Amino acid sequence: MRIVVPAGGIGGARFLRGLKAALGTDAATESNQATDHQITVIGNTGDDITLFGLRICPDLDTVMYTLGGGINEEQGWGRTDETFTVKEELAAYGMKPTWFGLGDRDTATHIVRAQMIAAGYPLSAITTALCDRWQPGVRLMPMTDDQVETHVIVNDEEGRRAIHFQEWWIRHRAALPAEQIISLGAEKAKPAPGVIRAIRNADAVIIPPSNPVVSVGSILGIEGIREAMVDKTVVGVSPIIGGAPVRGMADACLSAIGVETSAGAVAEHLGSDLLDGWLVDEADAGTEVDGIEVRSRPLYMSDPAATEALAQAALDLAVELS
Ligand code: GDP
Ligand code: FO1
Ligand code: CA
Repeated sequence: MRIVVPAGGIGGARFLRGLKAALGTDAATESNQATDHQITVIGNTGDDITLFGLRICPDLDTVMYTLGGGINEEQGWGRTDETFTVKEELAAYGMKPTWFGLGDRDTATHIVRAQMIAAGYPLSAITTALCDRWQPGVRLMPMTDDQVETHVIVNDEEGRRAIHFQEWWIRHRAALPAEQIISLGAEKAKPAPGVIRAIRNADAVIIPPSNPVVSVGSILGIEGIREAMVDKTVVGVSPIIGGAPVRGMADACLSAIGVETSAGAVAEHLGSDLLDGWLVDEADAGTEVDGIEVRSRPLYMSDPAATEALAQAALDLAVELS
């Protein structure tokens, strides 16, 4: 099967690990055997930010490190066995911001990326080059080679202003009420090379339990991507269980766009023209959405077996609805 997965960071990456196990492509990578199955990941780049002169792509790196065995498992982002000497030295120079933790091992990835950007390579080629080391066992491509950044309009005693999504998310823990979430540059951005072709050639699109606004929403906001997916069998997995995100502050993102934090409301927001099937947790059994086949299954990715079973359920539903 050829599966396309539009993914954010932690939720997307963990689901992809289960999908690789369900399709048997993880074993195939290890033994270097080809299989009939191929997973193409369209990674969100809306979280990307330039700090200390380095272009940082958190969601692409989270997918790459998670599938390549280099992720800090507890944290869900950044490298395993990480140290922060560079961060301390930058702070000693008075460099800002101090709220972003770029680790030493991670910095090496960013130096490679910076060097390739300076040499004129597009992000898609740079991502392929970085994946050469990590061998994630999927084709990982950014949603676009153009610069798109999520910014958040906040309004507090300092006044109404736009701040970068990372500042809102990390520094303020999404606690500053968001008036609006903007995908800066999205109107002019084109899908990265191969993105539309991968969707057209796919047997199914599986939307992982990624943030529906700033991960999945950003990807679907790039010209032509949502439209290409509408023609396909699309199955999604809810990141919302029992009216709350499993992790992180997706509820703050949903409130900002006027969508209720519930598994059903997220499916409705993604749209019945796009979604054919939607998996909700057993806690949300009985959820109904017009025009979408809703099934309840255990949706907590608590261990490898549970994650594989969840991915298998998504695959089964996609095959059934094809
Ligand atoms: P981020 O870019 O690192 O924020 O990660 P994603 O956008 O890929 O995914 C974030 C979403 O994953 C959050 O809204 C969580 O609710 C969801 N999530 C995390 N762990 C689980 C889980 O075990 N099950 C489900 N269903 N969703 C999860
Ligand atoms: N998340 C944090 O909460 N604090 C950090 O200092 C931080 C640094 C960081 C560095 C590299 C990277 O790839 C990811 C990093 N993240 C950090 C995670 C990430 O910025 C966010 O969780 C996502 O962008 C939200 O989806
Ligand atoms: Ca993200």
